[in-house]
Amino acid sequence: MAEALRLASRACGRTYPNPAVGAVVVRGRCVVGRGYHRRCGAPHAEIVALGEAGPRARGAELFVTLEPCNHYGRTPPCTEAIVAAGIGRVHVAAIDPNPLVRGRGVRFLRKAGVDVRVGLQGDAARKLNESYFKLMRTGRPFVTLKIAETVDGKIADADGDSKWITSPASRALVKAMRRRCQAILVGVGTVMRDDPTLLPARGGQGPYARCVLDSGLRIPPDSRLVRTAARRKTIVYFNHDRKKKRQLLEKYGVTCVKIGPATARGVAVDGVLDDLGRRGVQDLIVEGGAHVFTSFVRGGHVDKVVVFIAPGIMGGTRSLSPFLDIGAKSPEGVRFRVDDVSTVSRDVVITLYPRVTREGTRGR
Ligand code: AOF
Ligand code: ZN
Repeated sequence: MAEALRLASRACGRTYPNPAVGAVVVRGRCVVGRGYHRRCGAPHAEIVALGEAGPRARGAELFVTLEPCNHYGRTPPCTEAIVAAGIGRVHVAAIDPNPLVRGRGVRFLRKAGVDVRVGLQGDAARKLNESYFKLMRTGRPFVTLKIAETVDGKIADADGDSKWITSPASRALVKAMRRRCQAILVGVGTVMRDDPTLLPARGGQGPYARCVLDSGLRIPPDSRLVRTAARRKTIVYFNHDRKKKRQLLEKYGVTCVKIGPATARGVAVDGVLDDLGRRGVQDLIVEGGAHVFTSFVRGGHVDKVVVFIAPGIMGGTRSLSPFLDIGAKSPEGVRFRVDDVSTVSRDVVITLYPRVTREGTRGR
């Protein structure tokens, strides 16, 4: 199964909207077939592995990182191919949360007399496709906060300048993260201050949408985001309609979505996530600023945090922290667990997941 997971990870981030899946056929003590799902529309992992195994699949065992599908999608059901190949036993790491599958693949195989075992390396398999699982289970995207800060936890100086904080290598890594997601989100404050394009350096790659939380429709029509809206999906989430302004934005190609009613902190994040989920967004990267980060943490909407820490001290009393009042009840604040620590050029990158308490609440 470890080998199947390794195979699956090769296509991780390249199979949207499908999950990354790996499969290995084992006969006796020998691996006789390997496969993974390369991209949406390509054959499923099991089909590739069974093809490589050929007649040696008869009576062999199949290790697959996701429950084999039992439906006609872009490709025919894997379950039928597994039975036809004469596989005797199937090890499934995780049940497919897709409502079209969800246990049906396992039931079909068992009815056909195949010995099916579920759960081997299940956590690793679910983590590999964490955004696919999140959207299938909740109808909302997997939310990653991306924060670039100094050692003293500052994301911008008193003038709001934040561009120079992390190294070019870290910024390149952020661009690679963006290429694998379907949407990135910022607050209107960031648009007014930094006027980012949020486009990849050499157009084309990574067709993610750019989203702005903008309760009062304040986004400047001459901002670079609006001016490039005809080229790239741009969604502005607002509460208070200003018809003339909205129509002007729409003329530029901006999609304006009213989310109501407003909360004390502006646009309700729940409504935004529901809308993005309906649009099929599996991976959402939230890039700030502080108001937006705060709303996501307060609402318990964070699935992962990636913090880029630059080895510098900014100091100052007017410099900006990534979070305002997050409403934490205990002095330890909202808690996370460290998943990974690495260095990129001169920066440190920490990946965090929320700590889920026994009551099921996050980080409290
Ligand atoms: C598998 N093996 O390798 C993958 C599966 O449109 P299709 O035919 O590609 O089917 C997509 C669905 O199949 C996808 O939503 C998910 O439920 C499952 N993915 N299943 O048996 C695979 N990638
Ligand atoms: Zn399949």
